[in-house]
Amino acid sequence: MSQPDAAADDPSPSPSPNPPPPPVAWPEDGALTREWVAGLTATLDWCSRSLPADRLPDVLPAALVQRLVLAASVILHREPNLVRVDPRPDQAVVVVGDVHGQLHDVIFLLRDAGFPSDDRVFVFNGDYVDRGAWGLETFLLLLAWKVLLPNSVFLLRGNHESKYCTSVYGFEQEQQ
Ligand SMILES: [Mn+2]
Repeated sequence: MSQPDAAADDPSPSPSPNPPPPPVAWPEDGALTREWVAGLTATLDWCSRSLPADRLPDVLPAALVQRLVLAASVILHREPNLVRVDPRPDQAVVVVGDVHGQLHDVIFLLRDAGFPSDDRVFVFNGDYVDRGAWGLETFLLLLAWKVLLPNSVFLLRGNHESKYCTSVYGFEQEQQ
């Protein structure tokens, strides 16, 4: 039988039933694994639902974010602006349009289409941030996949990957 909810009039958010996950740490040997990316996915998903945004650095330390961004930037800087993807006959190619900070849609999409692998190439057409609430989380997750599988994940630059768009359409504000 359901009990009357004594806290129904309390506007403060109820404490999460689960403790926060431990802070994400960069792998000691510097090599990302599928398990590491899966753990990052679960952590980002949990934080997006249960952790106030200003406490995200507790779980996602700045040093970790810097390592991930740096590792991805080394790979991305080697790629041309125009990427030609020539899939083998046995390779599927999944093309993804603007995800705009919709972390949960991206997590669903990756599961539903099948995760990136040697047999399944993903081409993301940019616009990772702005509009949606989880631009940072979305972008970091995609960077992690890029670092894990640089030849199966391609991250193109959309018009929102610019200082102007991110200052007008939400990403800059999301970081404050
Ligand atoms: Mn767009």
